[in-house]
Amino acid sequence: MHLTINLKCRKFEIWAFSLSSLFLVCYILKFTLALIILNKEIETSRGMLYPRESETREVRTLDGIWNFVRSDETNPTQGIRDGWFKDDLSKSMPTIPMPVPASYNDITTEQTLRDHVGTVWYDRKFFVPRSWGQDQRVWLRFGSVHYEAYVWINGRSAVKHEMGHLPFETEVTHLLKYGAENRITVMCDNALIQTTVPQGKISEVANDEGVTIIQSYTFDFFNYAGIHRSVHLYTTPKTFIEEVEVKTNLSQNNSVGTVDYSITVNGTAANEAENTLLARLQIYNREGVQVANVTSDSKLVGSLQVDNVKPWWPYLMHSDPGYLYELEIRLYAAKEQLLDVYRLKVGIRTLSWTNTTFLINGKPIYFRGFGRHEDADVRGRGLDNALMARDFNLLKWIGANAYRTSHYPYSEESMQFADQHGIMIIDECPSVDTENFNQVLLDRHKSSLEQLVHRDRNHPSVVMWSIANEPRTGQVNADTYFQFVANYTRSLDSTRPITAAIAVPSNDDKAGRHLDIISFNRYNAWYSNTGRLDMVTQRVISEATGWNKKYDKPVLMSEYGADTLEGLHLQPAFVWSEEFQTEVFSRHFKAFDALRRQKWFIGEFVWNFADFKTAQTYTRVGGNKKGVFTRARQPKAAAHLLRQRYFALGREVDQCNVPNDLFTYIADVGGSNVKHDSADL
Ligand code: BDP
Repeated sequence: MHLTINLKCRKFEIWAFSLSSLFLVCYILKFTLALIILNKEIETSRGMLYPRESETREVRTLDGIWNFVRSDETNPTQGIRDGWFKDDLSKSMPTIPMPVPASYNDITTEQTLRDHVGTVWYDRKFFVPRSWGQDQRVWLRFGSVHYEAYVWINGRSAVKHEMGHLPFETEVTHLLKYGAENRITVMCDNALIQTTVPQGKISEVANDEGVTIIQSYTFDFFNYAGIHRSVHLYTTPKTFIEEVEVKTNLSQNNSVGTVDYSITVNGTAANEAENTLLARLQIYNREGVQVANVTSDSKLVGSLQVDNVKPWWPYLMHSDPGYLYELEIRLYAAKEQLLDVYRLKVGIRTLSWTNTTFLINGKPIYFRGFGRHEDADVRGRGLDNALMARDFNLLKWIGANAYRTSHYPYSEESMQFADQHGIMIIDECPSVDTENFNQVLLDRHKSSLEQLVHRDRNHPSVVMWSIANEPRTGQVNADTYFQFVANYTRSLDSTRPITAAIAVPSNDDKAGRHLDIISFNRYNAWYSNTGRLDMVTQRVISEATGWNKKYDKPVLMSEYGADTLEGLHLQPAFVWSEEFQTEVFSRHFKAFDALRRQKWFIGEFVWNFADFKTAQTYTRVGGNKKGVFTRARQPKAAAHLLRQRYFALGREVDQCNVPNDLFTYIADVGGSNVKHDSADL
């Protein structure tokens, strides 16, 4: 069984760490094997349309309070061996209440749970209506469980999935009791090892009581775990729309839009008489008026045309950003028998890029955005609609038009929000700080991108794929590794450019040639030349120029910033103070403006949108404080400066309107340096 093998691997790692000579042998072996990597075929995703109700589908959520047990760290497989999934968890172990969705780490007051390494268990009961048992199918879908999940329904194995931040589903029609009570049990394992995405290390270390298991990782965010996003049960007809893929295009003058679609059907009707199936598709505008319709052929592939189209535009690039149409798909069997109905929001836009520009609907993009995290007090990385709505309000308040989903895929609900609000997304897979490039990792890395592209390919907000953050791209085999990863991603979606956020110096880098757009992270005046505000501007200019010279591709700065303790004021500016963050930003703005004059510099992304939790280290005071907003989502001083810049850029580059409250009234005097209202921009 895969589970046993997997947990054994981890055990093997633990032994390797405790026996130093064996460790050396393993290390040499690992290193040699890591040099040989092959571009293997990997398993691909199926289905996974976001659960939506329709005339033919019902959706229920299993969110709420579940029962929870933490396994003994030294005995992570005990629950499997003792069959905890066979009955209520509470019959095996004392349980505590645990909210779903949420990370479990910060819910209790216990350090042992916050820092727990290994498996935890959840269960709950639920009813399934009697009506669901007739003539339809039932599916169980998880938005994400970090990192690995094993699921049982009524004691029978239902599904297993590895990789946090990505959805998975399975059919449970035959596992459920209809018109009766059911039980769902989930085992979740948060352990990160050298072949997981992202990588981590597990070691056995002596403590005051004996030995303890330690999870370590080099990435700079807390390894929150648990059932992070919603759990849904949904029904489909026996033959149903399993997948929809859309690709959009615009005529030369943006007046006519086309939506190319391809539909995959699952079910016996399709298998037995494929050519009798057909789909009728209609597109509705925001007012609910039908603007296009078509009847497919039996291949369920085709195209719709929208005249006088309203293209999807990013926020501040147009007066009506985030315009979405609704695509309605009706699947019919022979004799007009309606089988299934599914509706999908569609934004019609084009993307194109050269070695100097990146265009949306034919217009050059200049990104002004953030690196972010899904992170909050108490709930950790758990989906929180209130927080999500607040974050989008702040993004719009500050005039940002983009963010990168650093350093993993964000919730599907937030992708839908971004579509609606016209916020562009650089969609990043969970590969962060990759430090050795082995075969298993390559396969999983490709799988993470396959799952990500499959999930997000229909979102107009997604304008770029980020295939990694700060991998060690100076290493010899980074070249082949990233060639495989980039080409694989391109084979999944050729309509969006590919990037990676790189931190090695451009001279050392071996991955950039496989990318379409170069993103680089650098912390001038923070990690390099700490406190030296006079060593920012020229260095940013020359580093960006170096990247462009080396690869002749568009360049953006994907991270810069400074840790800032809100309320700490020091004049003259000193590290950690609000004044310092403001000054660091300002010195970067100067560099960006010089770079903008060179056409190939296409964007600036502050690190980070908000303060966030990290592992415990002496460099972090309560987490990473590089947020422009606090963890409670209130602005620091630099937020006001950034707001003025982002709107000033919007005004200059995209001729947007600026808010009335952008500048605080100072005095009724002229002069080029006194900015007192937005007319001065
Ligand atoms: C960058 C990483 C990011 C960190 C940031 C920092 O990409 O995840 O949080 O440094 O140290 O290198 O603040």
